[in-house]
Amino acid sequence: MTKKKAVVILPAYNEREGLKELIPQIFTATQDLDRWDVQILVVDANSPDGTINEINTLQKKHPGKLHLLVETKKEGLGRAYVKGFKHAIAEHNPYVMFEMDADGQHTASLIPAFLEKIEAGADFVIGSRYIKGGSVPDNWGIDRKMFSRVGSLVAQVGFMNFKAKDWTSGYRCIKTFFLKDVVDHMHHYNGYEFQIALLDKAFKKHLKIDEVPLVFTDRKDGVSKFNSIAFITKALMYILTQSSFVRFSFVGLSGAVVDFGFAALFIYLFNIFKPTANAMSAEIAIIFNFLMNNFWSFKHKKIKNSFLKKFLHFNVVASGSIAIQWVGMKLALDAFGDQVVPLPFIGIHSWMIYKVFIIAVLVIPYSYITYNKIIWKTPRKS
Ligand SMILES: Nc1nc2c(ncn2[C@@H]2O[C@H](COP(=O)(O)OP(=O)(O)OP(=O)(O)O)[C@@H](O)[C@H]2O)c(=O)[nH]1
Ligand SMILES: [Mg+2]
Repeated sequence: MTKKKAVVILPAYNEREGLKELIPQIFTATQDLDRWDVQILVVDANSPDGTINEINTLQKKHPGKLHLLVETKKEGLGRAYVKGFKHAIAEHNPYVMFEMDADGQHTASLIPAFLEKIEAGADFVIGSRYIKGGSVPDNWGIDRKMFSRVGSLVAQVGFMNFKAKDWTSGYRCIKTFFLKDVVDHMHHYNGYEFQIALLDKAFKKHLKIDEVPLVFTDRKDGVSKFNSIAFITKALMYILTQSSFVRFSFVGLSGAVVDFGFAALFIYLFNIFKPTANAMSAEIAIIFNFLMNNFWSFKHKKIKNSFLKKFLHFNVVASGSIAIQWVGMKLALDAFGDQVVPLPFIGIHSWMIYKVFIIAVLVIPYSYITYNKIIWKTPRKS
């Protein structure tokens, strides 16, 4: 039986000692697989620590299986992956590629578990620290544990996507057809934010995503290249500019402005009966939201046929939001009362506070999830 090829990409900067241990471990862990030919591509950022010599020595022990790409200089993790993927596509054309750290934090013995998931139909498998059986190092301080956990939660809420539990893990197995498709769009993401961007693109392309538990160990040699400030800023920038959920919330807010604006216009300029004016402005806002969401927030799922039917569905879901507001407001008023906090110019009425909460906590997630399920639903993959 011909074996399918898998290439493990190992980006490395001054990881000689780690690579010396890891490379033989990868070959040992995969030598008995009868359906997979596992090869390695080290993408070295021209490390001054003698990595290149070490790889040349190891290449003699593993002829034809260990490849090396040397960058001119260190340009970031994302850049290293883009170069590695392109090189592997051109030279080796594997069926899947792995992302893996060179410092020994990702155990080689997990590779067969990733490949089993691929054989079971997954397109993108994540080594996940936050599913049952996965973990972060015990000796991490509470601050680092919190940082990691909160970071993952921010990504999940930012994308309103709880299907993947570990958005930032750097141990992954990905089918090459997807990487061929997106690699040319990944040049902007030089650093660690690359991982978040790649997973977001995988969801947007409707890939089948799965996870295997990863026991993440501490690095043994060498020093960390992780820059938390750069990562946080770039990851947040990515989420703010690219997340469908953030865009959707922004459209919702703008929709409210449109609603108020038109209502005021109809009432004060055209003297239209207030309830009629409000109904008209609400429908204008619904049309505005529908178009903005279709051509911007959910543009990767743009509706091509039955536009009118989907628009009617959209109206039904929008009425659901109104019902939630009505019931939520009634319950809140009954439970917490109706007071006014007097301020110098205006008073804050409790209903205003309830409204903000109801919209943020109930209406936005409800409508986002419903729209995702009914109107801009993910097409079934053939
Ligand atoms: N080629 C290349 N490799 C890099 C670059 N930055 C990081 N790496 C490699 O990417 C992998 C992950 O980086 P680490 O420094 O281990 O990051 P981390 O695992 O989040 O942090 P630690 O837990 O402290 O190790 C390692 O193999 C690094 O050597 C880069 O700019 N170029
Ligand atoms: Mg590391």
